[in-house]
Amino acid sequence: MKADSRIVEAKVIVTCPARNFVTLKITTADGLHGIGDGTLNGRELAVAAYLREHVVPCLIGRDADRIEDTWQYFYRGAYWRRGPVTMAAIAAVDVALWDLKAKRAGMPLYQLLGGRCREGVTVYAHAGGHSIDDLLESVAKHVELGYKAIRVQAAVPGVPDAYGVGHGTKPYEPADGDLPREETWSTPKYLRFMPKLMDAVRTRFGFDLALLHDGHHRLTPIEAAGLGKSLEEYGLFWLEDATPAENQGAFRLIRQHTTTPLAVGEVFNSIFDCQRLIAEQLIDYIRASVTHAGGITHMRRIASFADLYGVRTGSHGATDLSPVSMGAALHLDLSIPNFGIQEHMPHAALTEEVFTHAYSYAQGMMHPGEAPGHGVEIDETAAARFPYKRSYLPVCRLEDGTLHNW
Ligand code: CS2
Ligand code: MG
Repeated sequence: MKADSRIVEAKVIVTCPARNFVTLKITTADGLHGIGDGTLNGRELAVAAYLREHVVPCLIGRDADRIEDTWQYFYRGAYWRRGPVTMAAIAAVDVALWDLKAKRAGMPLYQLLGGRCREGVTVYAHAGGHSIDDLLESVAKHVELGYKAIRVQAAVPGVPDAYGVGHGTKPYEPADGDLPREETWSTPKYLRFMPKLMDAVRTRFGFDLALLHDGHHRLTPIEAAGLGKSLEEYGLFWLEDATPAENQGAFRLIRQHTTTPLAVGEVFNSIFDCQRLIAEQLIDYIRASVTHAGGITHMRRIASFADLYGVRTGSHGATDLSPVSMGAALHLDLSIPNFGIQEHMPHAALTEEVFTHAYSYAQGMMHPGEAPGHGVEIDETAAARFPYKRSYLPVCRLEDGTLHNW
């Protein structure tokens, strides 16, 4: 069949198999299709409307082969640049076009991106517990599964709701409220508890295991500096999101006090969000994702820029990034020189009924697989069985009722 890469259809699919996902499916005149993820946790329908109302009409008739030009068209061409909704929509288009181009070339996407730089993608898992003992059991389970890097989060004594710990026996999934659930938080109790927690993990598992921890934006710069310092002896792989990063200069203060490696960026949507952090070498890992930071095209730019300064990637991979996002991220992870680590939070069984994927996990590593494209497909009939369900992330208050960062 003669190749005809004109876009004839672009469809937005919103589905909720265990949680909400927004998927864009682009089809070309010669019958090929590609898919991209545009999920923005708790704000899914904003991206779906942006795509349906403002992007899809401009896509019809465009040449799907012109990926960079299309990226520029929706970024520069929109006049209103950046922001999570716009950049997730651009990402959905971009990832779908890379998927299409790789399918057209008959190769897995990582080959089109330059080929692999390593044998596989090292991933980190989530261990969580309602107490230190509970957490140690969760770490042990993940060690048994072969993980070499584990994020540890545990309930803090006297604090009703620590970040990263599941409710009851359910796996951790924060977007669970029809309206935002309100959580209560105490930074002093958390700061006193953290060294005890890390000490218990190192005492039981030794120092070979890479340990990570997510502060989830809750500290001030000086509190974060103190935490980094108090955890130095436990040799963390990284301390994530110690402070909110609207203030990039905050990281200079943290850096001045601690050698604990710093990671940030899951809420970033543009290279400008991390320009100073990278150029001034204030962080060690940039955690932006293909879905929230403008797709493969923009993430490659961020990774190349970071490489100049010895900053490595640590792609966000929570369950609110769909399997499409995971597939695309794994191809990028494999093909860039300054890959650091990839987050791996396995999707629910229901999610995997809707999204099939060529990627796989074994012994602490993932591989995107050899299927042409990014290797992830959506079953539209299955997707239709799970209509959108409004779900919010929680909000967080201090013990005196002050609204805090969740
Ligand atoms: C987290 C996420 O994976 C992470 O590191 O910070 O669980 C985050 O809370 C969610 O992706 C929010 O949508
Ligand atoms: Mg995080």
